[in-house]
Amino acid sequence: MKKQTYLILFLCLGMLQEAIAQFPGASSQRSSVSLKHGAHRLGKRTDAQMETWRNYGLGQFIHWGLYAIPGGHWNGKYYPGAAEWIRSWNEMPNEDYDNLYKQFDPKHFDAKAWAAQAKDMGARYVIITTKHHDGFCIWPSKYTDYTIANTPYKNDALKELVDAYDAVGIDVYLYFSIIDWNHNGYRSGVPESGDEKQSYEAFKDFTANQLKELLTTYPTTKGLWFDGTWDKAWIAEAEFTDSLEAELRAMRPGLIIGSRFRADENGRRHFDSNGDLIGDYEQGWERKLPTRIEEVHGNDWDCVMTVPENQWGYHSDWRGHVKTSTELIEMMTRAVALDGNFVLNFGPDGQGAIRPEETKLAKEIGEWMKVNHEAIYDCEYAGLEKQDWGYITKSRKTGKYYLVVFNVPISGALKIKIAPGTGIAKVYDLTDSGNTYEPEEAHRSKTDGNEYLIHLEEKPSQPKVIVLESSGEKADSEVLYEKAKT
Ligand code: H76
Repeated sequence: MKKQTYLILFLCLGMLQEAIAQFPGASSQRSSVSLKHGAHRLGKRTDAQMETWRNYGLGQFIHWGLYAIPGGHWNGKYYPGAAEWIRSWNEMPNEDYDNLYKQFDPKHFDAKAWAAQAKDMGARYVIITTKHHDGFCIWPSKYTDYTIANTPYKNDALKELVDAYDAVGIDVYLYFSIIDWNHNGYRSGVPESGDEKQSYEAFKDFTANQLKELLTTYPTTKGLWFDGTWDKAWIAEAEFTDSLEAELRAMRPGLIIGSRFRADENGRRHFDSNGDLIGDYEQGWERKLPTRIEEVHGNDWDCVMTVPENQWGYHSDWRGHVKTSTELIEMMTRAVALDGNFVLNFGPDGQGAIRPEETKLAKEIGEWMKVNHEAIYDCEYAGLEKQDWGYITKSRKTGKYYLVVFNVPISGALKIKIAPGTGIAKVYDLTDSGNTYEPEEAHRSKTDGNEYLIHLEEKPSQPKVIVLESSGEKADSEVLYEKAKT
């Protein structure tokens, strides 16, 4: 090579190094626009707190606020929307809604009972609405009068909940809505006039103050779950939101914040202008789940799910399909099998009671979890081909595979394809390790992996977990498996 070529190569290398230093973990192929307020980290967080988060498997969401009082009805009329949005309904005058706090006196509220039920269900984290879009705070915020302190109930319900969940070992995350219909500076559109701008500045200060107040007052909480961040006004605040996020993180090392908090300077949300995830995990899986691992792009994520199609806060009259515990267990397993967490929503009523339908679901999920939690906790995407009979998860701690069976084929034979170069050491029921299976080898391939059939003798009545322990490659089979010539 000529000297000149060496020089050019050397220069190129230098530029590449600089680019990599700017975006640690970035591959040299990454197309990149330079961003001030894009992702500040590429790839998954590797610290202990995030590792804990990743391993939760199952969480609980709680939507509880003033909307629980009307419970989806006003003046005898049925509100067809999501109960927590009732204030935005023409049939409910704002003034009526804004006076509901005078009636907030939940006689049946028992934080310890909620926590005990969540624990029994198998939840390992909870996300609690501290303030929904209506602006009502279930903690006595010193930055507004629109709080629980000014209701007949008076007490700090958030503190009661944080203490109760902490006591049973469920990690607490705080839901916080940026939309605030009660604050006079709040705007959805970008403020234009000087006055508007000024009041929006006051709203920004207010928001920052409340967030700092929450982190200071509830120091055991682990993260913030943001909502209502899709407004144009908020999206236009990339610089402010980025520096606020940095401040919050500095206040609480390890704090977990998802991809919903802030946009980059081009208004891109969740994923920045380079396609990189903003925040610690993807927060776009609301009332929907991915079907393929490619859809989650190697990121952490959680799915938040309602029991009916779209009700979060208490609605006394659920219409449409109401999910069963089996459906929810299947969704949870699918989430874990695709590297995510599953968070099930609860909407306690205006008296603070959890409705019987939710109590029943919690109990049924809990019964399943008591026996099968090994397939959910501390598990990840197994890296094996998806099969129609259900989902496969893999323990991050032991490397065991869990075959969670939801649809037994009429043949009774469960196909499994394990990685090339591995064999099967042992296959058995999670509930009874003495009940073993002799997998039948169906195909072997050095490139595609080895295929086996696990024959079930009877059709289970519940989602069933079979444990598979893999081993190193076993001796070549006598049968010759040839590739078809076509
Ligand atoms: C729209 C919207 C909000 N985001 C969900 C998590 C609920 O809080 C719903 O009201």
